[in-house]
Amino acid sequence: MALDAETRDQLIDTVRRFVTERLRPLEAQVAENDAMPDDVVEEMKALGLFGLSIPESYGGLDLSMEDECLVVVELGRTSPAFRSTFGTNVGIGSQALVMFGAEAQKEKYLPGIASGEIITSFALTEPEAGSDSGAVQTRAVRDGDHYVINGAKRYITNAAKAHLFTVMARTDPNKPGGGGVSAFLVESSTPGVTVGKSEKKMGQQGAPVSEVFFDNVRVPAENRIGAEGEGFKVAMQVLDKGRLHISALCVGVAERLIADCVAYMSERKQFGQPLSSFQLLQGMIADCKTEVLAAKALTMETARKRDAGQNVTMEAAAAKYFASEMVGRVADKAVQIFGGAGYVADYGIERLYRDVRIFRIYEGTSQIQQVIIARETLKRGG
Ligand code: COS
Repeated sequence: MALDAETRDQLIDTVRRFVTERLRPLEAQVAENDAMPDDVVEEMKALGLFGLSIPESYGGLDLSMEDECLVVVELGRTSPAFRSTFGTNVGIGSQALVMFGAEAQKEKYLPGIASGEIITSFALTEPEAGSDSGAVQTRAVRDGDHYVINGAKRYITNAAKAHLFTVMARTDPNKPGGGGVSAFLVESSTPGVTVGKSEKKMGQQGAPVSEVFFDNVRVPAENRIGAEGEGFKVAMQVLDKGRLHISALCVGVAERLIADCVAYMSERKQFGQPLSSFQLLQGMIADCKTEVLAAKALTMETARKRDAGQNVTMEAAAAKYFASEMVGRVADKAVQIFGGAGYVADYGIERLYRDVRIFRIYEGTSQIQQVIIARETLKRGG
């Protein structure tokens, strides 16, 4: 649902103030401790951030994709680990249920997901199924009115905190690729579910990522999302939306980096002049600004198309591809503009430089986005 302009502006203003006044001062602490303070999580719940994309009838804010992107751009102006805290509930952890869940499943879980009482995680990736996500080996074998799930998932965001997983598992071993995969809701408290240690990562400390193991996990058949064999398509459609959300996040981080550069260039002097007076640095700022405007335009245009009911698989891949590569280039230039200060920890630029690296990898690498864009362009004949 699209908010009216006044309500949307109020929401964006509230999020902007939360980011500026509450989250930004905590960036270094969260990175240092690799943990999200409980009181911040509670404030995020109170603001409704866990339910941005959940339908209103289940307690969420039910934002249109366009409004969600605008909110996420604001949230990008701080360490992306903050967004990740509720990002799975808004995106990949909830959307299979929102888009393809049965009414009883939605009634059972969506209110808790919207409020943040239930943390969700999306369990697709496996040791042998990364970019080739149709190669899922985790098995789900029907046993009466249950399925028994066995397998291992890898690099699962928020698994350590999750109460509910959307798990992609192979129900038909005779069908190669995505055709034999089904989607399941699995509560983390189910016997046989274990979560591995949190990985040590390059960036985004405070956003936990872990392995998840399923050892003879008995799941009621009614927890399957959609029909048997439809799980891969469910996952792909979840990712179509997730990729747009990540594009907006890249735009937000890039805007933050540009603002930091502009502030630093006005204050720092060399050769008796502020850095902002040097044309070679102005050129870098001009390139960053041009790229972020282009990424934002592509992201918002795609969001509006999705809101209008169009298939945006290709456009979402293009937005994710361009925006994630763009923020990598902007972060690199920011380090260059800050010079030595960009390389030491105190200024936070090197931290953001590390944080943004994952955007070119998760929810589909740049190379996978290229595959999707090229396939569709060739199919459409241009
Ligand atoms: N929406 C709906 N259906 C889709 C779809 C989408 N976005 N993408 C694919 N499908 C359908 C296809 O139409 C096809 O259906 P039919 O069998 O009925 O023809 C089926 O799914 C298989 O699609 P395809 O042949 O394209 O599958 P591939 O194995 O070639 O894989 C890629 C496609 C590579 C694009 C996919 O595996 C992918 O996105 N990989 C990256 C995964 C990823 O992002 N991982 C990150 C982990 S989550 S953080």
